[in-house]
Amino acid sequence: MISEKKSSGKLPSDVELRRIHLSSYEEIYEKVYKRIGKLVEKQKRAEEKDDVADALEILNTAYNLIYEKLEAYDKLYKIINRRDDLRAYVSLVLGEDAIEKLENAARLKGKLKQLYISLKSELLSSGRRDLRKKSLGASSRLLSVAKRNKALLAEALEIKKEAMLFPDLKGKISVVIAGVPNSGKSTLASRISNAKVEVAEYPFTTKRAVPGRLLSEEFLDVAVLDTPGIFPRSFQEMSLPERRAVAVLRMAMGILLFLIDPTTSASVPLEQQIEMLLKLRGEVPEIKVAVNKIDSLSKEELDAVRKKVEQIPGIGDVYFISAAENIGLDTLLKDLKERARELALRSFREGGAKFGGR
Ligand SMILES: Nc1nc2c(ncn2[C@@H]2O[C@H](COP(=O)(O)OP(=O)(O)O)[C@@H](O)[C@H]2O)c(=O)[nH]1
Ligand SMILES: [Mg+2]
Repeated sequence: MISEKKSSGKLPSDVELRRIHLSSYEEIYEKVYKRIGKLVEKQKRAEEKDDVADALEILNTAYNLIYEKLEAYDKLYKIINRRDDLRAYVSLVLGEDAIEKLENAARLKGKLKQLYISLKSELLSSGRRDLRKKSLGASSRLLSVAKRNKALLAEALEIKKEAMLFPDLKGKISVVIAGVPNSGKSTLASRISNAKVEVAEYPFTTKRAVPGRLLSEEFLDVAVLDTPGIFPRSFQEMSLPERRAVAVLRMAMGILLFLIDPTTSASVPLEQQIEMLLKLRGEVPEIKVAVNKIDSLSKEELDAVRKKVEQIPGIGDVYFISAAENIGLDTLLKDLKERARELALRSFREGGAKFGGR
């Protein structure tokens, strides 16, 4: 049996990512400031004084604290970098240089270490005067490694947040629901899966790909992905949620279910939706098309839509459904399951090779 946790998309790397706490420069500063403050107080109260030992204690305390905080960035880099899919997702959504930035953030702990080594020998060879003051000065120079890279640290945090949005679909067959905003993707996902989706009358309620498990599929773990809506525009012009949808479309393996909104109030005219569909058809191994909201069409309107979509080449049978009114969903669900089983079987025969060969 699949656990509840797993079905909501929380898989190991997700857990790993969640465990990493990235401190901002301000947080690091605060921590160091407090800890050193306490330490100096303690040293002032001490009966026996050893200026050299005290100075070193201050420097070492600052160093260890900052190092530990910067090490978290290195851990994040390692987790993302060792997973091809995660790396690809992050650079697709946030841009090619995101991984490079993360790598730079990961290198900061090394820089800190170098600086520490030289500051320490400077301190030890600097004579006994004002040792405490000197070690406090050295500590703030250590802090400056984080301070100078404040923006980089903030960017790494954004990368972490984005990486946590990547649905872990390793080895899973997926049904990715795509379409323009408001076409009913979330409504459909809520009907055919256990995904916790958001439905609203305004576009872009769904900001990320939300995975759920295909309903009543006992022998196979099929992930149904509710994705943010995409408008017909170039990747460069897309908003962050749109990029997330496209990234998942490109990376998830299995079936792409393209949902058409045939109503006159659709966010994108039918003709343009068909153009989008044609473009997508070439990019994914398997596509299924469903025309949604047929409950709000008259018979004449439905016939006109039917004529238009049934002329589209290379998409197989088109489903006519109403996600809201539960029309045609049984047939769609049955076919999706059947196809998912076939894909699973094929992948099993090919020794677990990826579906669609991408
Ligand atoms: N009439 C009708 N409205 C629907 C249907 N499916 C979804 N809607 C409505 O369309 C709007 C957008 O739905 P939503 O699922 O959030 O679309 P998404 O943006 O593609 O995820 C909501 O007001 C839904 O209630 C349907 O089959 N028929
Ligand atoms: Mg939605």
